Amino acid sequence: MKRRDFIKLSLLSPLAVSSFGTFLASCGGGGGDSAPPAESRNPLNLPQDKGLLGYLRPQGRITIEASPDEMEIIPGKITRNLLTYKVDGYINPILVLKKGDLFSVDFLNKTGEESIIHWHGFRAHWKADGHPAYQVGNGETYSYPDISIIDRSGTYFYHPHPHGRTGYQVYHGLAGMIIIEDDDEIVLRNVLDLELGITDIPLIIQDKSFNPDGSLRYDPIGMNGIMGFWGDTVLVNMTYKPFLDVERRIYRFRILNGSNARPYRLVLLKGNQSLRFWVIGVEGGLLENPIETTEILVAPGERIDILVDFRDVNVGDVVKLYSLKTGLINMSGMGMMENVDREFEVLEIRVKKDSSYDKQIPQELSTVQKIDTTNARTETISLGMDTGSFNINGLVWDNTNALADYGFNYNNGDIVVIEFTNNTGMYHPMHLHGFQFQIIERSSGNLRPTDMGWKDIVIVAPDETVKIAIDMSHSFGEEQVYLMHCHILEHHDTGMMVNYRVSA
Ligand SMILES: [Cu+2]
Repeated sequence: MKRRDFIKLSLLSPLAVSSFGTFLASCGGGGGDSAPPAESRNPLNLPQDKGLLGYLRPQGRITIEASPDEMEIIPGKITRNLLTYKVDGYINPILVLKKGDLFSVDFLNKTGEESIIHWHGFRAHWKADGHPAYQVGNGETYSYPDISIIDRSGTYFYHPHPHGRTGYQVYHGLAGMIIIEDDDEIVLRNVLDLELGITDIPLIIQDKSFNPDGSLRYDPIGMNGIMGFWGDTVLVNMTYKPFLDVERRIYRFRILNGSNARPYRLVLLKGNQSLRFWVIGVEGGLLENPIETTEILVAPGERIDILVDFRDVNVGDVVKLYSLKTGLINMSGMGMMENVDREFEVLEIRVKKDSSYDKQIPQELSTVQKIDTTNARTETISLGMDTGSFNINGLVWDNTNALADYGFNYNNGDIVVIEFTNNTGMYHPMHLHGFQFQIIERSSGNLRPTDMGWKDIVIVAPDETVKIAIDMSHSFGEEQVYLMHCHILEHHDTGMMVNYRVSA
C-alpha cells in the first residue's frame, strides 16, 4: 500500500452529525456573554501594511516591545487589559524570514512583570531561544544573539516564556506568527498563485472569555487552575465572530492554535456535509506530499497549513470552519471538563465570486529525510499527575533554579527515541525546544495527517503511548540547555516542564 493511501485509511472516526445550527460561542463559563445577534459577524482581521498582524520583513536589528494595549474586539466595547508586541507601528506583526537570514532582535519588556520571547519551532542556540534563565524585568531589554535561520519554510510562532506567567501573558495578547520562506515555498506559491494575506491566510485561533465591560477574564479551571484556561468565545486573528469572503479557487490557511489549553478538531462544513481539504505543512514546514482529509486535530502551539479548493463548492455557498468535540479529555468525575470539550463554529467562509483559476495541487511539496532510528537510544518518559500539578517522570519544574538538572542528558549527534506514556486523564501536547522531531508510532492507531513531517509538538492522549524520534545534532559549539514541556500553558506554568542538555 502506498503511504498516501495508508494515511487516508487512518482518519479519525467519521464525523458525527449532531446538533449543528444553533451553537455559537458561549460554553457556560459563567456570565460575561454579551453576544450581539447571531447574524452579526465581523470581517476576519487580515494582515495589512502595518497595524495588527502586518507582515514585517525585518531589516537589520529590530526591537520588539511588549506592552499594554487596548482594542475593540467585541463591537462597541474596548478590551483594555491587553498586552501586545509592537514594532514601528506593527502590532503582533507576522515576521517573514528567509532561510539563511540572520534574525537580529532586541526584546524590550514593558509588560509590568518579567518576560522573555521564545521563538517556537526555531532551531536556535539556547541563549537565543527564550529560555526562562534569560527572562528580563519590566523596563529591561534582552538582546538576543543573532539567530541564523536554518529551519524549513513553514509557519512558526513567537510568544512569552517566563517562569509561571506564560499562560497569563499569552492569554492577554502576546502571541505572533512567523513565516519562513525557502525554495520549496516559492515554488508552491508560484504553482498555486498564492499571495500572502490574500489567498495565503493566517488563522490564529484563540479562545477567550470576556467580562461585561469588554475586558478579558482569565480564570483557569480545576484545582489551582491546573486544567488550564478554556474560554467561552473563540477568536480568529483577534476577530470576534469572524467571516471571510473567498473566490472559487485554492486558498492556503496557516492555522496556528494560539490557545492556552484548548485543542480544536477542525472540519469544513457545507450544511452538514464535510468537505475535503489537504494538509500540506506542520510545525517544521512542508510535508513531502499533500494529504487529503476531512478533519484535523490541532493542539495549542501546533501549526497546520492546509489547502482548500473552493471550486468544490458554488458561488453563494457558505462553508463553516467548525470544531468538534475532541475526546482528548477523560476525567471521570470532572464534569466541567466534559462541558468545555464541545463543538462550536470558528469561522464562516462565504463563497462570493467565480474565478478563472485553473491551478492544481502539486503532488510533490518538499523532501523530508526520515530519521534512521536503527541505533537510537530509547527511553520512556511518563506524563503523570500528582497533587497540585502534572509532571514529567514525576519531576516538576523548579522555579527557583532555571538551570536545574533533571537528568535528561544527551550527546550532540545522539538519535533518541522517546516513548511518552500518559497516565493522566487529560491529553498533553508535548513540546521540545531546540530540535524538530518525527512521530513514529501511536498506540491508539495509525498516525494522523498532522503527525507527518517535522514536528515540535506531539499530542499524547489519555492512556496513549506515542513514540517520537529526535536527531540531537547541532552546531552551536557549546552545551545546549533546552526545555521539554507540555504546551497546555497552565501545565507548564505549574511545573510540567524540564530542562534537557545536549553536549557541545
Ligand atoms: Cu499538559
